[in-house]
Amino acid sequence: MVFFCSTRESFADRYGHIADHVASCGYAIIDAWDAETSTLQEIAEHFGNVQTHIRADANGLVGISTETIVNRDWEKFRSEYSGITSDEFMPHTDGSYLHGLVHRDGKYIQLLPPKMLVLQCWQSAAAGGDSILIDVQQVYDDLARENPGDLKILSTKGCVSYCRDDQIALDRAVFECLDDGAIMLRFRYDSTAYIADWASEAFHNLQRNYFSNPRYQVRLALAKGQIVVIDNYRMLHGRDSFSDGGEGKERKLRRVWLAYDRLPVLRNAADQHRERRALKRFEAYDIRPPAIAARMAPPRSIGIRASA
Ligand SMILES: O=C(O)CCC(=O)C(=O)O
Ligand SMILES: [Fe+2]
Repeated sequence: MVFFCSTRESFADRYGHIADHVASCGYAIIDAWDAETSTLQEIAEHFGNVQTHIRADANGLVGISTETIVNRDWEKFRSEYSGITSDEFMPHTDGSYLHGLVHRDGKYIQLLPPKMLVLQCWQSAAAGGDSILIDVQQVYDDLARENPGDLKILSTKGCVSYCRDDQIALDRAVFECLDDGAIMLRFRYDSTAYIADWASEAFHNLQRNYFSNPRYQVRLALAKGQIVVIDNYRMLHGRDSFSDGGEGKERKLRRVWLAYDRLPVLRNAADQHRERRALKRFEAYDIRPPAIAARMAPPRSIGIRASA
């Protein structure tokens, strides 16, 4: 199902349906009026607050391509960033490694992985590079029925930690319960994951028996100008390996992250703010102020639900 929006007005008219589709199916594809950067930004902003990224530009936009564009600190650690290779990127949660704290108006906001990611195709690959989506709501329901012991282990904090470059999320769970009853997914099956002994079998079984089963996977070949809006707390996304065309014909996507709307807020016990080096590394993942005046309501639900 693709939502064709040949003008920004038609997008505004259909926004409610698109947001409902994200809430019920976990994602939506929008065929937008053009493939400009500003179009991605405008569409993304309606769904939530932009959460920036170490590779993002000043607007929070991240380029996904094999080209070297800038020369910044993170580039010394390029091998940590799978997005910028042409290799297969196995289905994962974006920001699995994120568990931070940023200072805002005398308070501290706890940073979690983004609630959503919005991907825009600017140029498809010469061959390969299809997107893969997995609806983990289905996996969760099946796991609850078929393997409740594993589900319990994977929902226990401490079962997994993730580390990527300068970020580490220690003692997390694959399925973490949030305040509003939604369950947040955190999964990556590569060298960023560190599994507790008692969770090892459950973690590997989840990948082997569920996520790598084609039955749960949807493949999308995004065309230029198409934008896919993904619930990152419910869906895993990945991509096939690809080969680029000649010069100027490289596969190019752009991405925006959107922050969870109810991030936990902390206060300092002594009511003092100090700049601390440990918090410095989270600034690259902070939440940006809204750039559009009239924002629409975000999708009514995000994440996985446990069946009653
Ligand atoms: O290249 C893609 O299609 C997605 C890349 C990705 O998932 C990422 O960079 O996090
Ligand atoms: Fe990703």
